[in-house]
This record gives sequence, structure tokens and C-alpha cells, in this order.
Amino acid sequence: MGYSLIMYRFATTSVVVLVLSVLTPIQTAQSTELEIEFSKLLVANETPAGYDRNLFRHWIDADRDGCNARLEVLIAEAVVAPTIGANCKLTGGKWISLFDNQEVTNASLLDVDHFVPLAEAWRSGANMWSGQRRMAFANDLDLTETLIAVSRASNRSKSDNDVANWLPPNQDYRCTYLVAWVKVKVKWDLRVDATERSTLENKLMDCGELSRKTSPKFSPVANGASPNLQPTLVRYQNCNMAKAAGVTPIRRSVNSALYNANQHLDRDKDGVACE
Ligand SMILES: [Ca+2]
Ligand SMILES: [Ca+2]
Repeated sequence: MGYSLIMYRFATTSVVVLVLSVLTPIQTAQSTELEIEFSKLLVANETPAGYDRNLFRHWIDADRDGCNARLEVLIAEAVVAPTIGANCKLTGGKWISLFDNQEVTNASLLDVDHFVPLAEAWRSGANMWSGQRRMAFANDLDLTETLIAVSRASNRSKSDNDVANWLPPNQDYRCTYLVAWVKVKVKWDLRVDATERSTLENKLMDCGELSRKTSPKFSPVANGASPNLQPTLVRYQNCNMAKAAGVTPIRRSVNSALYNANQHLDRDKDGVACE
């Protein structure tokens, strides 16, 4: 993007310049790894419609060793290894449930928690994923933060909350929890809602993980995260994506810039796309 083009756009539409500036990552030399990760988070409103837990196929046995992803996590996180019997039945073993700092010696009393809950993932962008990608997320053994073995009681109190509404009762673990939340959201390119972002930012500053506040970056499909920055530049591939972004119907009379960018979706050319 040349300087002259930026100036030209500034002269015509300051909104475009604002969008470009928030989308351009500005890193300083002394940014920590977490600050760089945090800066990748994009803000968007949540898109809860249509969630069904069954849309995320989970507990598959990807390596076909008889132990599904849930059991793999239990085996990996045990502080005293359990005995692995036929059909991957676990006996013995010991775990520490980090959410509530409880010692658990019976695997059946543990839940394997999706760190970013499936419902929270859905409303943070997974609603636009393929079934294959949702399955990969729900069984992710590569980023160890994505799945965690915790006491049932703590997992159930967490439910599908994000960090704005629930933090683990174990105070000593909270900073680690917040850092892991950022890692999982960034790895899976999931959005954060505005409240969630400010909660993360404030608490991670308290934790000493972030040194300063930074301006949020809005997702190109953010619906209303900031009305001025929003859809001007977004050309949606299809009406489903526009709908998921919460911008439909797109009316020429209401938002001509957005309409012009999405004229291809107005099949009957009546000035309203995706009605
Ligand atoms: Ca396996
Ligand atoms: Ca959220």
C-alpha cells in the first residue's frame, strides 16, 4: 500500500483508512510473545445462532491405538500414570484438576474440557467452519492447551462461558488460564467479543503478561463491533456469510457502500441483497 494511495483514500473515505490502520499490525521491538499473540485477536460480535454440540464430532481416535482423544488427554495429563487396559480402560492413576486444585484418583470423575468451549468456539467463528475443521478443533491434541482434564464440578460450573463470565476458582492458576485462552483462540483463528477482549486485556495486565493497552482490531466480518469501521470493505462470498456476520439484509438505501461491495448478492437487482 503506497503512501499516495493512503492519502488519496484519506481524502475520499476516512473510514477506509481507519480500517486499514486497525488491520495493520504495529509491533514494537520489545513486545513479548504473548503481546504478539494477543495482538492477533480480532474482535467480532458473537454469532450464537444454530449451535448444536453434535456439529463438533469429538472424541475420535485419530491414531487408532484404541484410546480416543479424551483418553489420550487423561493419559498425557496424569501426574501418576494409570494402567491402560483393554479398550483403553484406565485404572489407577492420579490427576490434579487445575481449575480447582483438586486431586483426583478416579479417571471417571474427570471431564476433559474443551478449553474454549464448543459453543463459545461456534459463536466466535466456528459457525463458518467445515465439519472437518470443527472435528480437528474438538480433538486437538497438538496444542496441549486446547483440551484439559479437570474435575467434573469445575467443568460444569464453567459450562460454555468465556473469560468475561467465568474464571477458575483456583486463583493461582488464573493467569495461566488467561494465557492459554489467548493461545487457543489465536491458533484456531477464533474471534473475541468486545467484553471478552477487554476482560483479557485488563486481567493479563494485572498478571504482568501485557505491558500496555492496545487498540482492538476488528474482524472483517464483525457485526457492529464498531459501526463506523464495519462492513464498508467486506465483500461477502455468499449470503450465508453475510448473514453470519449479521449484516443482512443489505439495503442500498441504508448502506450504499456495503451494498455496492455486495451487489453480486442482489440477484433480482431490487436494491436489497440477501433479503
Ligand atoms: Ca488414540
Ligand atoms: Ca466470547
